Amino acid sequence: MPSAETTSTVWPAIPTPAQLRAGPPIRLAPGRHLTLTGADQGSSDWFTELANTLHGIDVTHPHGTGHSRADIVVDIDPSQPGPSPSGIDPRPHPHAAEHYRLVASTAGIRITAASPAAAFRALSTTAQILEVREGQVWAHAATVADVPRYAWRGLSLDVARHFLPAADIRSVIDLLALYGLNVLHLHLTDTEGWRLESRTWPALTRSETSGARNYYTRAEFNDLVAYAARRQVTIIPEVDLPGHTGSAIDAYPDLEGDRPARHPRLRFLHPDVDLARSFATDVVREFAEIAPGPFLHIGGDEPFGMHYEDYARFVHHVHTVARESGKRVVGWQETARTGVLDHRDVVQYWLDLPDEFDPEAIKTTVPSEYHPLVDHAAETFRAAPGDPPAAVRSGVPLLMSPNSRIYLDRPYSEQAATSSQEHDRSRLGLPAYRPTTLEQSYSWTPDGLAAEIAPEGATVAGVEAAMWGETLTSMDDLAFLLLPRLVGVAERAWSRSPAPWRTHQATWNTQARFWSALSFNGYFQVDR
Ligand code: TNX
Repeated sequence: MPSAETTSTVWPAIPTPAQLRAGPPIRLAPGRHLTLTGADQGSSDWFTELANTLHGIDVTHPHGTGHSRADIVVDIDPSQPGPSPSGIDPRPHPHAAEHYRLVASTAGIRITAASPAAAFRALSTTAQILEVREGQVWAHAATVADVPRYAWRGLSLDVARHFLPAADIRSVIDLLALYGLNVLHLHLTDTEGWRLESRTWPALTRSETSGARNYYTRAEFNDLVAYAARRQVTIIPEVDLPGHTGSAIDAYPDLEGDRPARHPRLRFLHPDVDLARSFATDVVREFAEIAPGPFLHIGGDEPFGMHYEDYARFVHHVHTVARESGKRVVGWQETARTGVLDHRDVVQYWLDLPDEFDPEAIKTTVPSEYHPLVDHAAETFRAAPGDPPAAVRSGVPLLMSPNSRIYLDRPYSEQAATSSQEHDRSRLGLPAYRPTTLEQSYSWTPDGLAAEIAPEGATVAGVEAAMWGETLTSMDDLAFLLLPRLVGVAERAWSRSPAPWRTHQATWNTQARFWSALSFNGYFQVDR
């Protein structure tokens, strides 16, 4: 149990609302039970589940008279005025407003929300300000007016390197929903595996047949999309082309035509190989079909070993097919070099590796067969500073995923993170990265960074953390790298008044309990 002192001094909910006047703790209900009225079905189900999971509180939904006397009353009022977030809206229902007002007092919690999506956000905040003490429900007194800073608030998750069963993806979606994040970008294909069943190229998922199934069937994926939508999260699938395609080439060696790569890590799809083009056409159409959101991620990162011209022609082909399939395109930063993307698309900025990548130093640590790969990487990374300005010239908004801050596969600097655990967690995070402190990961602003990398003035679509899977072996590994940094990402992405570092850190006392209640054994071990 948190002490009363903690409760009275720290506003525990993340993200911090745009406007907040917080008061002392108040008693909301005499038993472990709350009544809720006026919310749409989706938000109401979500709150009921959350209150139960996080606090063991039972929520009921009175009908008829007594409505307005419920502990929590929601009024969905589309005419409620409010500013819109900046950036690009990725949700299936693009203009669903998310702003709400909330008053918590001894008379109960009163919410006015601009839409069901806004009610959902308000109730996620509500769930985080509750607390059960001696069998009674308490809350923080508060007056809140809230609206997100950016429309796109996401997590990119690599299920190609480490496959996560659908049940685990659902847990991740719950976590995103709790913190007002609204995009789950799934990196579904890479050299290590292809994780979405294909109708047109069925051998893609047949490469590893031993043990448990390590790809999503189409039906299962549809269910995930629907589960996410009920939690106001849009799934954006990524098919990574033309590099990072080793698993496809393993399954269909003819995709390389008569241009076999010199090294297994330097394989890619070439625009002059007819089969490679028709493959791309088919898989892009399938990925476009599988999720209803307006965006499709086409990858485009690290086309190691490719001539620039060939890369640009391939991206052009993929972009054309995506557009014909009704999609706007997201591409990793390198796609800005092609000039193919336009104002309807999004470029995902990631390459801020200032002095960390030293090719000659790396060559002394890897076998010589890898040296061509290192040279190609160096070439790709050297050109990186030109990408954001190129995107701005083409009018393409930037999605901010700065590697040095919000690549969650960076090792932690903090000793406590690895030494005090039951298991050795020092193997987690890519060893090639310099360890990052929690404070470094938190202390940046998307607009500030955009102004540095594109002084010409970029449009910032939003913020997306990236969780790559190379070092993961289990859901606990994932939890350890994901939390607490993901909550800082949510704060940066949503809040118009982000908490100062110390204040943000103080919320973890409360938040870590929520993580374990949601079955995430993060960086902080919590007694349950
Ligand atoms: C670079 S970020 C990659 C991934 C790796 C990641 C490791 C990006 C677009 N490509 O293939 O997993 O670094 O952090």
